[in-house]
Amino acid sequence: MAYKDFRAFLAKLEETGHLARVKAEVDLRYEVGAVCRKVLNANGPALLFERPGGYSVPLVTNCLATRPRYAVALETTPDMLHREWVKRTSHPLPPTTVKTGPCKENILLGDQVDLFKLPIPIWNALDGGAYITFPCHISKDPETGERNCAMYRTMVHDKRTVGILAAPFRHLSLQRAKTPDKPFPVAIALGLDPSIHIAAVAPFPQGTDEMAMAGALRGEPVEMVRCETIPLEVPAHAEVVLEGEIPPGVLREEGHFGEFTGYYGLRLPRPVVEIKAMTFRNNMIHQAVYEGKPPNEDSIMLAVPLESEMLRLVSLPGLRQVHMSVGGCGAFNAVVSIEKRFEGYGKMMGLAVLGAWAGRQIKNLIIVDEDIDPSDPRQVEWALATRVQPHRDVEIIKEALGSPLDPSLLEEERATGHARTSKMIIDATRYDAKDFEIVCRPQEEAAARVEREWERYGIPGI
Ligand SMILES: Cc1cc2nc3c(=O)[nH]c(=O)nc-3n(C[C@H](O)[C@H](O)[C@H](O)COP(=O)(O)O)c2cc1C
Ligand SMILES: [Mn+2]
Repeated sequence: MAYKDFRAFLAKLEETGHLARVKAEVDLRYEVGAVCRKVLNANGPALLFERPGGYSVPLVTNCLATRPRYAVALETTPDMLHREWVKRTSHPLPPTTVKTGPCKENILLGDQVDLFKLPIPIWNALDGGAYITFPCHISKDPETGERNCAMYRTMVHDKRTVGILAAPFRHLSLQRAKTPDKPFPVAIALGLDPSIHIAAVAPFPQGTDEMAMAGALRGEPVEMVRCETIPLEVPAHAEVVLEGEIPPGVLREEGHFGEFTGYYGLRLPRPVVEIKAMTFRNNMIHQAVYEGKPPNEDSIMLAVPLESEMLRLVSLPGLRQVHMSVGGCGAFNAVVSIEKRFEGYGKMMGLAVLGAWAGRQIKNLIIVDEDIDPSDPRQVEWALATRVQPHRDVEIIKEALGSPLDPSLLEEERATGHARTSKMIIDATRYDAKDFEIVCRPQEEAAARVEREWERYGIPGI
């Protein structure tokens, strides 16, 4: 049964021991961020701040910060995430439109709009302001009418204006570039059934309706309602909806913001969204994420869809497992295991992965044989140690698509948004596989006997 809304998911998290309530008053300036940081470092639960900054509107963070919680969101288990993804997304389920819904319980128009009705933290020490960190930006292509949903960080400039950072290759930026001289309508929905947020950050190619993919992931179409002031639809069960427009030619300083990379990035003039209407549920809840150095929620939210989409769309046979590590910010480092069909197949698969839409941001890619579990750093390191000759097995590809948030790139390039990075493929599969040394292990019969008679040895704790 799909979660009807964010509240249903929250109830499930609480029921399954994945949620902690913070009853104490916690300051929105820096203190919420510091609590989130400590809990993320400890792999702790999702947090519900009951009195953030003295507000009566609760603030919820860290909901999808671990793979087990991510699995709860998709009503499956961590080991089934990829398989379920591939199965479910093969049948997109377009949303339906309903007349009204809970997100219309309160409607503020024009001057009445006040973003400070929401508890919005200043997360990290050098952040340039308060940030809405878990938005779903809904827009339409002005030419084709295709919908896009995505998550772009949203800085609060004042009570009716926000600033966004959407990289030039993001779909909202590509859509907006088609009519640069006209106001561009955007709806920002907060607090949704987790499938919608998950689909919004997934690397679906342009033209894919993420809302139909959310329907596929949850197994039921998303119910949408029309906006009050702009020609867009939004999820009927959203906690909050901000309806707005990006005015042409208006830029305001945006940043700094402690990002999923662990750095603040550049503060630069960026587009704004003028909010024309704010609608929200009775007893609204504000869902957010703490961003910053991994471990963080972003790395899981980026990793799982990237891994799944690679498994779905890389066309070469023999791709077994894909893992995007937390330390790699869920985006930059990947390990894939393959069934090596012939010599040279490791690098061939490496090129296919880097060339896939979901693989476009990978910087360091390690290819291992299928006897290695890509999610186990010790096994991967062992493959690097014993199967790699750097002069032979490392390929460097220059000036490929990079991330403007990667601090290792030149500032001039990052500032344009069009950053270029080099990429590395490490082929850590066995070279000359059929003649490669044999992996040592105990004799089979002896090992089976030890398993059977383990108690006999009297070794505690194993
Ligand atoms: C928590 C979180 C925050 C994100 N913030 C941004 C952002 O500020 N700017 C950006 O360009 N992408 C951001 N992303 C990545 C995009 O949301 C993601 O790649 C999405 O698939 C882009 O959708 P699009 O291809 O439809 O533009 C974020 C992802 C997550 C998980
Ligand atoms: Mn998209």
